Amino acid sequence: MRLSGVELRRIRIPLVSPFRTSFATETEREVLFVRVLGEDAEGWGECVAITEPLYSPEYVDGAEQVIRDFLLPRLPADVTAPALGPAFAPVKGHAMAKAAVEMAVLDAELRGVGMSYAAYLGGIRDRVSTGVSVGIMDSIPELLDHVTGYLAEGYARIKLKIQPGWDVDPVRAVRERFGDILLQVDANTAYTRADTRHLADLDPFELLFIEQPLPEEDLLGHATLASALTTPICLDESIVSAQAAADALSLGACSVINVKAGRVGGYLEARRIHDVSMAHGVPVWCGGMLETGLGRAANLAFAALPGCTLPGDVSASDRYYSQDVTEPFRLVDGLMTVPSGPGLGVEPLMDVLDAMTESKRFVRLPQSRTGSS
Ligand code: OSB
Ligand code: MG
Repeated sequence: MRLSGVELRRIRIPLVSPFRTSFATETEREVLFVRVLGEDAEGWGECVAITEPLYSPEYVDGAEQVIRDFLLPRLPADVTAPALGPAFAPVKGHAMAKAAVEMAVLDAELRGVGMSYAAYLGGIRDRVSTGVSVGIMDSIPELLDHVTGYLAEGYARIKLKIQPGWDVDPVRAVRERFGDILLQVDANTAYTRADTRHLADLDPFELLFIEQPLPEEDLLGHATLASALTTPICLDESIVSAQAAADALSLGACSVINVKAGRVGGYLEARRIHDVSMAHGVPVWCGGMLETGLGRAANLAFAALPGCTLPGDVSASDRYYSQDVTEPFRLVDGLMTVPSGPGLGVEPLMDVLDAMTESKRFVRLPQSRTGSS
């Protein structure tokens, strides 16, 4: 597929309620979209980098610059999604920037041939069970109110964000109030190895798992922690590639994996992590980064894969945004429908997107380039 140009578009979109984690309180999202113009179709990619480098080293301004200055000049003249890995390999890191370009190229490619993202990735479900990620709150009554609302809407499991000072008490309160629900927690690296005994206090609550308690680099610490707890360990931030997933599984650092295509450089690498995990008999699930409807469409395709046997963080549009950039995704009987149309299977609402747009840059691609610069 030949591309004539690429649009880099930045929007600002308010969240329905503040989302507080151990690393930030977000009240809105600044989102970078990559729109590629192909011969037969255009394609959209959403970059999951957040405003500041607090979840990973990437941040949205940096991602935009990397895409513009280092990735777009490396696009092969005749591009396919599988060719991007090798083309971008000389650029170290910047998985979220790379993933956004890949998502757009794959969308355009699939729209051109009439195939859905889910069909391309190997999805086997047309609807998926899903959960909701609940931020840190000011009080336990406020938390219980939010959880009550999400369960009433039909979400299949609850994930609580935790940090030192907000962990055992909220977990106990949710367990006592709601009984035998599917419940898990996410620490976003907020603990250290010295917290092992404290984290063991979560064991009686029979959580599905604790997600990323220790720093990203600390695979060995997670392996040691895993043998000290009965609560399983799930890794998110640490799983930066299929290689990292294989290493973590071999070390016993986790027994569940959260897959985010943005964190690992795109859906092709995400699919490889899924395959490695399945080969180890380890369940995976689709993580989320508060994506808009465009990113959510691709996440739903991923969540349809056979190894995604746990509910994902792929909630309905109204959990995040009162006005999404696509037709809203809805939860029906506790399930979300996997888009089946060509490519992402959803279209951006251009008037909505335009109204939220803060900047737009068009990069024309020279047609004579070799792509090996
Ligand atoms: O750790 O899963 C995380 C959002 C931003 C950064 C990190 C994380 C999250 C979420 C959001 O938990 C989940 C969602 O998109 O619903
Ligand atoms: Mg996480």
